[in-house]
Amino acid sequence: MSVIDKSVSIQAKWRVLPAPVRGELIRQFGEALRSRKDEVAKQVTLEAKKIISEGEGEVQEIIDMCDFATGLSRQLYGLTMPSERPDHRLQEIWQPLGVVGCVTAFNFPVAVFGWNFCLAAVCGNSIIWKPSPHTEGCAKLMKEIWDSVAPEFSDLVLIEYGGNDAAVSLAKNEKIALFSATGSCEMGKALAPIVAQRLGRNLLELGGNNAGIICPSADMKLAVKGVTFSAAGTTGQRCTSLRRLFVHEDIYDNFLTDLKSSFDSLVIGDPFDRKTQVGPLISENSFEQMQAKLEACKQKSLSVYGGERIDREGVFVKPAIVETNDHIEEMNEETFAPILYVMKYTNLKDAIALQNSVKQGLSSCIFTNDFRESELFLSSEGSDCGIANVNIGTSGAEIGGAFGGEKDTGGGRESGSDSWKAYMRRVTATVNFGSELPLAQGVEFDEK
Ligand code: UN1
Repeated sequence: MSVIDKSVSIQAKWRVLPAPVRGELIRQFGEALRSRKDEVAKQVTLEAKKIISEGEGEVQEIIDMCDFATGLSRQLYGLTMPSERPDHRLQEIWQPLGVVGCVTAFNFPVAVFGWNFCLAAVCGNSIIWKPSPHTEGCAKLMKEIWDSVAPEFSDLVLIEYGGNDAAVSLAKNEKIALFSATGSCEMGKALAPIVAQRLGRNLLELGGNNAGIICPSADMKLAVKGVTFSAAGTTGQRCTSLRRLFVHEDIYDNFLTDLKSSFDSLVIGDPFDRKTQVGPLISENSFEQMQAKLEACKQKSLSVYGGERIDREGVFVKPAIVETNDHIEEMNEETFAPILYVMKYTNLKDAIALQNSVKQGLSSCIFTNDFRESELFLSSEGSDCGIANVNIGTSGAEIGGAFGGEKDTGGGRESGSDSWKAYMRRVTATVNFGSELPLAQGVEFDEK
């Protein structure tokens, strides 16, 4: 049987289980992950090269999702609306979609699968997962853990290995009801039309180009820490990584001095060493892209701090800070590496406008102790992103909220809140329990 047929056939068995029974199996998956947390985290660190604490954080993110989905299994609520007709009931019922196709990136090799799988499964769907070619061992391990928990539902998680072609064939497949993809904006723009052409559903979590604003009233220590983690953490390879920073002119010089010394004190090295804060980049290609951007900035006579390669085996690099007076072209693109562009601002509204001036709209943050500034940032005049944080950097979201962004980021929402609704179809049911057949809107159809 082909992979898709296996997935269709297991979904027919899975969807008839009561949702709380599905939830119980997901709870057991979470328990298995708890007991094998170290092993999975090590595999994440081995393949994605992120520091071990972040590898553990990823596994924790799926465990949290399992807990969330277990609770959700008793809360897949549909509304009941008052009917305008006597002896009628109007209700919405949520039903599974079918097979979910899921494409994930190297940088979150298990957590993003966890967001998708836990929701897809609790909602009664099966999943075909195409992991990044960099992190296939992580995918293999996740499947093995699921199989150990639910051998009779082993096919609920099927894996398609491969590169772009494998993603394209999932997008094309009419039996994939929901195509959920994480990756670059280019990837999303290439795949979404394929899905749309067959009127399939897309759930896209694409590139970010996240900005932060540092206001004069900000707690400087907190801001430096938050900026350092978001810009340099995960070696700048999160879709939520901080890439652009607007600092108020009154505090600019002091803030930059502190930020540079915070960057200087980063421990860069072996991601398995608990003291390390910044591991290597995923590939030589990432390093080359980073260098090309820094070179372009140098050509523009901008000050580039850091960014040098470290002389040891692997692609180790110092996170870079580029100071600029203008919102230069390079700032419009997402380079998946630790480059932070920093600019001075005078007026908060101008800084917000610059923040919103890029095509992507994933994450954003403001550091301020002035509630008028933070409220403006969160208002309709404020950040246009899916994530807007106050006194926290752009990265490191919890699973409880819906995760995703606007504009070229693709508009999808995954993980918490009511994101589960994307994995279900809504049925509106009107039930007549009377003996008459009144028509809606008072329409008359009786013989006269
Ligand atoms: C991603 O980089 O695709 O908010 C996901 C965060 C993580 C998820 C990032 N919880 O940074």
